Amino acid sequence: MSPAVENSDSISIGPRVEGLPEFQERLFVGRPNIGDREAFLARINNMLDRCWLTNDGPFVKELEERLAQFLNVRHCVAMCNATVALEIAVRALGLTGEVIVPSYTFIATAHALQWQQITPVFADIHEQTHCLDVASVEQMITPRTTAIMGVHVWGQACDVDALTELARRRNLRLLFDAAHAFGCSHKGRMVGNNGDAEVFSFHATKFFNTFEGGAVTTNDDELARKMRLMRNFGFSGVDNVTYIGTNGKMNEASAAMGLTNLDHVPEFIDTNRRNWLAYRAALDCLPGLRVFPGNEGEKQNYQYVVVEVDDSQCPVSRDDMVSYLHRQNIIARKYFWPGCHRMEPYRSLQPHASLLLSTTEKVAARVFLLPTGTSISADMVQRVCEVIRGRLIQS
Ligand code: T4K
Repeated sequence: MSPAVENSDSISIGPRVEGLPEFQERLFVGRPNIGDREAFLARINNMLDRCWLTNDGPFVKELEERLAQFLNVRHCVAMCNATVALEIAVRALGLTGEVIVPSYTFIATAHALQWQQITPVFADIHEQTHCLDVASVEQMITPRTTAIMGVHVWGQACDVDALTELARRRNLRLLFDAAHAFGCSHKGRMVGNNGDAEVFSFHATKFFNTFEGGAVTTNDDELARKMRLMRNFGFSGVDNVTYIGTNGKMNEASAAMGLTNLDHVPEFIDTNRRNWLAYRAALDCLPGLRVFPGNEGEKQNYQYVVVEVDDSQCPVSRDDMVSYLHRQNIIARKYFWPGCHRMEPYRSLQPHASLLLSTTEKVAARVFLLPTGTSISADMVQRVCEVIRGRLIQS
């Protein structure tokens, strides 16, 4: 048996198991979807010819206009990444004290608050949707609460209507981390129009990428104006700073990638959907496995193939299955295990948070994600499913 090796992501890969379909190359969750290379390179040449690399350049402006049109929203403010975009949105909304968020999310959601000395207060999620449980959110409201920040986990919109009603009734701001939800809809309307603002991530691993990048969308003119100032140090003209700001600008090469990828959104969705349907057909019939269904009837980007392991029915635990897949070169991921509340600094600052997060803990312990996207062929999906089936048969 070959010794365990460390891959570039420091994920420990054990020995390969013989007699099963082999992947020569590792299959990753999060391989980027990349549009037409020639079109992208033509834009890069164009950018180099005009010597305008960043600072509200023509590609950024074009991307913002096209994204606003695509999402049918008044304002789209492009940023260097979603974490900074969240920080800027939080600041522009004047949030202080405590903000209620799920713990079942990527750590950036919580960090964007803590970074600004605002306490992220973790509410529990629904077992069926993996998104905020509105009753739990209401329980967490205190006199220090200034906002709720929902996360559209796996691209599926939160219970937007109930959160909107709660925020209105308790006089709170409402912000959404829509990092996963580009191209998804809620009640037929594109995500990007809810709450005071929504924040998208265009990181390499996201459905739609600009290498690194993000955007805040809003229908509030004043909020959009503030965020544009804040992303550019507060400059409102040459030599005139009118606000405290930071550097949240998207550069032109990223915008060129975004414009190129935007032309391929329907293809990306088709490929993801094909993979998702094939995974579901092959895995849902296996004991104790279920592919997270998402929002039937809404637009979806199908970027996440989320498998839930029911320990009472499945002969293999989630962790054993993930280790086994890694040994077969299938780099499945356990997003968002163990939950933000079990990571620093929150684990130390809020040591008892888990007492009110029983569903978060349950979901975080049973989920794993499988590779999809345009780099994963239909044949690869079948072979991944055979590996999983093979593991269940062995036990
Ligand atoms: N809110 C939510 C709900 C989020 O999910 C995220 C980001 C954010 C906010 C913040 O957005 P940004 O500030 O990033 O715009 C990854 C991503 O880095 C992160 O963007 C993402 N969520 C999170 C869910 O996943 P890691 O630490 O798992 O990434 P990493 O580097 O291990 O990449 C995952 C896999 O993707 C790799 O194993 C291989 C593959 N990969 C990655 C990159 C960067 C590639 O094949 N090519 C690449 O270029 O966090």
